[in-house]
Amino acid sequence: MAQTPQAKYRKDYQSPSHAITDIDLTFDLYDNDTTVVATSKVKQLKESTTLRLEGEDLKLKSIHVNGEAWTAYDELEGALEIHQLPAECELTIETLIDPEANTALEGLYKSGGAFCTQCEAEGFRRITYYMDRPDVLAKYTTKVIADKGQYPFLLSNGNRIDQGDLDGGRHWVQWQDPHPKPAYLFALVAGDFDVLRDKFVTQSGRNVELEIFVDKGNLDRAPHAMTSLINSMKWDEERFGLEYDLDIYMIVAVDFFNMGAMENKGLNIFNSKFVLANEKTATDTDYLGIEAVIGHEYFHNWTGNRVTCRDWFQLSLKEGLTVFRDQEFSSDLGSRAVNRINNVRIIRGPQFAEDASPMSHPIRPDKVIEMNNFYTLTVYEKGSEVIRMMHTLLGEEGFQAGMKLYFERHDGTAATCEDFVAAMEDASGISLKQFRLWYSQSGTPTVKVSSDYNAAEQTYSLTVEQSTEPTQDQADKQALHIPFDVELYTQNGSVIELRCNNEPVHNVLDVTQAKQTFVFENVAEKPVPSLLREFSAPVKLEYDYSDEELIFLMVHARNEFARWDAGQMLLAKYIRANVAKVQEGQEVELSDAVVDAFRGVLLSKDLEPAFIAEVLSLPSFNEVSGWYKQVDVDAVTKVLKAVKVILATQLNDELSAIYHSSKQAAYSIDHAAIGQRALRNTALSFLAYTEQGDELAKGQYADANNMTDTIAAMSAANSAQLECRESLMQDYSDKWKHDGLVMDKWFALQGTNPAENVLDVIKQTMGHEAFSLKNPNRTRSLVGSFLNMNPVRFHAKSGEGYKFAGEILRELNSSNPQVASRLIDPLLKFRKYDEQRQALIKAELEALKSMDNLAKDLFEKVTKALES
Ligand code: B3K
Ligand code: ZN
Repeated sequence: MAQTPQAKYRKDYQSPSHAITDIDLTFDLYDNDTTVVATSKVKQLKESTTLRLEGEDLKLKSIHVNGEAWTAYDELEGALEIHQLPAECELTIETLIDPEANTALEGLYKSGGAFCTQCEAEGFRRITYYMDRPDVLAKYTTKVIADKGQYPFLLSNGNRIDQGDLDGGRHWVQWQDPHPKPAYLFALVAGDFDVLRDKFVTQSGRNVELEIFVDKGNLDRAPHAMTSLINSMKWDEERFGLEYDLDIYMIVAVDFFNMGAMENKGLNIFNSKFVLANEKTATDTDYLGIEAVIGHEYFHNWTGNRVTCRDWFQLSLKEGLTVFRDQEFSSDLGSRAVNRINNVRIIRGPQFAEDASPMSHPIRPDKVIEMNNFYTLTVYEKGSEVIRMMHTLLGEEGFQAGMKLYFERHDGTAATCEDFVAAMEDASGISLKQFRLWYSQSGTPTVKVSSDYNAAEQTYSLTVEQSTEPTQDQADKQALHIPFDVELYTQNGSVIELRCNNEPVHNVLDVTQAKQTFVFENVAEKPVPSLLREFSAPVKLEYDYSDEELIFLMVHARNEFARWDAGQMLLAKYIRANVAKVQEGQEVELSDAVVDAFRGVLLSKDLEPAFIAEVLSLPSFNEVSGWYKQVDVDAVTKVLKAVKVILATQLNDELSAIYHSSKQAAYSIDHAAIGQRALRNTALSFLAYTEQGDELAKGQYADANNMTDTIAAMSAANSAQLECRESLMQDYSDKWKHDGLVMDKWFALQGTNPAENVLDVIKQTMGHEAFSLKNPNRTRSLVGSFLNMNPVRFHAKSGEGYKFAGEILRELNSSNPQVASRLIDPLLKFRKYDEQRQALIKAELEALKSMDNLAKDLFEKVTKALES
């Protein structure tokens, strides 16, 4: 490493020394030497006449100030300092860049045959020297010049204002974005595409052209993205009163992309995974993912673009809020219960794990080395939970009033998380003083509850104790303001009205102290409590429920989420107990009552199929790991599989009946049809472990008229290691080997294959014609799924899984550090495993640390992990 990477601290924020009000860009596009000319209107705001601009991997050609060649400057590592600038001037900088050599996929790069950009968080500095920080907002004009035959479409932000032809078969298009924006929202695309076009008329009557650009030949996979976009625009008007503000909205799908998508103003660039879908190529999960991500990026137009972040420590201001908005969008359009369940699974699984890892950080981090490392589940998903808690505390009306005030105060500017909370507080009159701690405190709180029924007094008390364990980044923790949603039931299932001090009280209790007791009056019988309903706060709940109480809640709780949660708690009890048993050499057991409870759900006529499927889904290995300080990989895997086998065997008749009766003749993508497929395929995932498994999987694969059923058959064959696995995998690969995106599902199955020789197979698979380590989707599908979702093989005692991870990481460190830095996460948690495994993982981390070109993305994580 040239220099030890330096951390930046939130507390060191300083407002910019200069303003850039306008920037005019010209790109002369060539694969290896693209010229970028940037002319900025610069205004000095503070004392210094030196302007410091960020830049990386740029060849500086010239600098002019007000048209005059300028020599008063220093080229530094990662920056350019221009001295003796007039208080106001026009600064022109010409640089040269090499898009084709850009494998990091940040800045301007080539994806397949097209040029595209990714500038968030700090990628614009790879395009030109600039004040690459989100609180510098400028109006952009962009001229793109390229070969007309190869790149008929030349796109940038805003409206197309001019175009023309040039000699030598080149042409140009000029774009102008009327909305001032930070550099991270800049985008440029040049390529040859098929275009799906539609229109949207906003509530105030603005006509908006909608255009989705996809690789040639993929037009039949674009309509779902278009429908999702139109639904997003409508929903944001109806639920938030927010309307689109340009005459055109473009989405471009590219195959090489580090994350899901990017909300560049008026020109979203998407990973093709979140655009392309038809029934032959995409699963229901893909369809729902596309709807959510299209919505998410669209919603950023207000929460992110119109009001942006003052500095990157405030990232959750736009991301937490926009995740909340996309979750609400999906819930309003589909099943609220199923959406909530899936969001909660992410928090309880990987987000809690992140809180407990060396990378733990508050949703508003205090210290960052590489910003790209902080696009995390904590900032996004926990950030969304924090917004959701405010929504719970304020109610929909109060929350919307807060949003309105937030836009009134901050539209067109760069704001902070504090600004958002202040708007919520001021609009609602509800104090969020203690609540603000959620922004600065990291880690997962545990809420321990005990209850006491006093028959003589007819009172029922709940004592709530909260505590947060120290995390690597923060030793001392304080009591948080936790909205704690409870309900009490009589033995026959009716709801008991909550009364304290002779007054009715709301079912969302304000837990604000380390220990607090709530006494409810007029409680005529010992009730069953439903606690942390709707997962009203991102905490771990501890309450000593009996099996009977949980089974009761599975049937009687008023909302579906609480019923699902009771089922999960029941499973958790048995999984924990069985892990202990297995460790003592005993067999795995489930009580008849538990099996019957799940039978009851399966047979229920009034529950939605999608919901039943969720109730039957066991917690993942990763979620279960989070329950332990040190996890016994083999015991947990054994128990999870045994529980599945027991349920499959005991519920064989019911599962078979559902499986055979719920086959749909024709394919449709409405929510009811998705739910029915989910239930049927969940049934198959159990039946795979019975005698009929092989026949059912084979039959379903052969009959399937959609990708959801195809993949469900293959995945059942993969998990249960059915005989038909190989032939199904072969057939699929023969059919789809030309299509990387469709092959990703196959790569993921190779990565999660529980077979003993999986690592050899994975290494072979890396030679598959559709595979390339240069493509982030391929890498995540094969390697990522092995590291994250194949615990037994990845954690093989021999250490071969770790060694493989180390090799891949060293390679990606030079080609694409962002992807490497995502992949490394499971290794950071080495303290969770036994000493032998710890030593093996540590050796890989040490080897990475000693590399002399270690990227700062990996440097930050590796050093934190080794400090732990
Ligand atoms: N804002 C982008 C993420 C950028 C990630 C940079 N490493 C997509 C999103 O959250 O909508
Ligand atoms: Zn986002």
